[in-house]
Amino acid sequence: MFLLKALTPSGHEVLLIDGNAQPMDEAGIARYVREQKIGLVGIGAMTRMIAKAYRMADAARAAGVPVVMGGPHVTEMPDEALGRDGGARHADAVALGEADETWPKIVEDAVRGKLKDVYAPVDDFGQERKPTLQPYPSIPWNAINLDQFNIVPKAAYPLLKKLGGGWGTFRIIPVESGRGCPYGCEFCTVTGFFGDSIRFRTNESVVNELLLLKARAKSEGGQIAVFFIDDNFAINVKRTKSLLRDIVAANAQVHWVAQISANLLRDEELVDLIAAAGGKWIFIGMESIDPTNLAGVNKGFNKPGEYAAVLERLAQRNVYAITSFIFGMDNDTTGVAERTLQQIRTWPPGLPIFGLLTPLPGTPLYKRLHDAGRLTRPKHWQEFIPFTMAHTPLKMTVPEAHAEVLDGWNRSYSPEAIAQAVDSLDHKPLGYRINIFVARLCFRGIYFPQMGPWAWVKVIAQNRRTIFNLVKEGFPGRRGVLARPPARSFTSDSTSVRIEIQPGSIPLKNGS
Ligand code: B12
Ligand code: SF4
Repeated sequence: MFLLKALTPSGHEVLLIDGNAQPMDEAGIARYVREQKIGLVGIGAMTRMIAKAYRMADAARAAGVPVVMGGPHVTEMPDEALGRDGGARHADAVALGEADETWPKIVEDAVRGKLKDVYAPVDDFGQERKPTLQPYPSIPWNAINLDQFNIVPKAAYPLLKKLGGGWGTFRIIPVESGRGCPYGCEFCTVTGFFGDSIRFRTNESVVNELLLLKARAKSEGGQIAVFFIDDNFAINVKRTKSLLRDIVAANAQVHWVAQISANLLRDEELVDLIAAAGGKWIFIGMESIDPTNLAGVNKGFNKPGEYAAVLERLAQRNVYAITSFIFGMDNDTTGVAERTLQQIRTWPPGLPIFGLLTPLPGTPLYKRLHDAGRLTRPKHWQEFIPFTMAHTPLKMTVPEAHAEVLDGWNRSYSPEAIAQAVDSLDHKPLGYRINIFVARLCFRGIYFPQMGPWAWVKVIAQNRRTIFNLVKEGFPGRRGVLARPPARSFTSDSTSVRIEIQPGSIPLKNGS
């Protein structure tokens, strides 16, 4: 939405609401569009939140404001959004695919009161056209209101602002450096949506964006981390290395997280550059430790035999991994969680996450399961239930698959497992252990909702032994340190301050 705001023709004011950061109900959005005198509502949503997006769209339209919808779900299901499939109409217009070039036209048509039903990214001959990303608009990070994304509670702002490095605000900002992934994993929307043509911004444009973000963080006494949202940040290793070198040369390092497939992390020099350029966490879609499962979803390029070496290579440079697994694959049997955890326990500690194989519309997986008559809830998004299968697995039952996911989360995020992960890093600086501890507490919330201060008080109480040990080590001979800012920095990356997090201030809202 930051990008579409930057691409909006001049003369229009654009207000942004992220439903994860600033939840609103139907009455709230209707009131908002009236009070703010909104002329056009644009809504983007993934499949899992599309039912809510439709409800918001209905409320805005009932308030008399036209709605245009975009994003991966409506691109695959435009008739659903437009009410052409027998259901209710939710959107006045749908933007298919990448809307960089169609959005300005949509805004102009809306001004003239002449919105079309469908906007497709095509050239004059009707051929699909993908934006090149060169040039790429400059996103005015110095001017955008980012209040809704601050994860530091307002009450703590004055105190934390004064801490070393400044922690008055902390935001994780999405930045793209390129688009597309040609790998075509069966369950993934990306290859179909962005196409297998990979496109990159110039290094200069990415570096300038980082510099702008870094300057903003400094000017307001806060912190900014970046999420490189590219689907496979190192899909062209040569180009990624060149970007990382330019980030280092321009002193544009901020802490960042990126998604990279395991096969590309064989390259030692790449991993060196990731660490030098500010990379802290790498999200790796490991999916399964079973090669048969991987081959079955067209992800045979993942080699479970090399997972340990990849994670070791990252950990040696103090870069850690968010390791993502999918249960309910065709070759999974009961006990898959325990078998996976046995492997995970032999790796450097990271942040394991577990999900269920989900047939998203438009993916080859959806078609295969549909054709085989295995979809139990073909329109699962109309009644979204987290961590719930929408098809029958082959070698276990649906409840067994659910139990495996629960087991994975339970055993990875119990106080004992968290303590074990922190203890296994006792050869690392204290800051890293605090970092992994806080990250584990946050990631726990993806499966176990921990909304509100009391939920956090409970989590903190359950993990008091680990907290006590970390505090004791950081402040030998002192008491009550949780209530005070640390007197010194544990490491050069200022992670020490994270122990100051207050109940309710943890980033992952709505369990995301
Ligand atoms: C960043 C990201 C996240 C972040 C979101 C943080 C944030 N606030 O940005 C996090 C990590 C939280 C996340 C989580 C999940 N994600 Co995610 N995520 C992405 C990712 C990598 C980038 C999104 C992005 O910004 N893309 C770049 C922009 C330019 O593309 P875009 O968003 O599609 O927007 C363009 C068009 O779609 C269109 N458009 C989009 N919205 C709108 C609105 C209007 C009005 C218009 C006109 C046009 C328009 O125009 C834009 C410019 O061209 C995408 C993959 C991808 N590359 O897109 C997956 C992706 C969106 N995620 C996906 C999934 C499945 C998830 C999870 C469900 C994973 C899981 N199993 O838990 C969770 C759900 C979280 C939740 N809260 O419910 C899928 C969605 C598939 C689908 N059909 O819904 C994707 C496509 C990845 C995939 N492998 O398939 N995700
Ligand atoms: S490697 Fe990742 S982004 Fe690329 S197709 Fe596979 S799951 Fe999707």
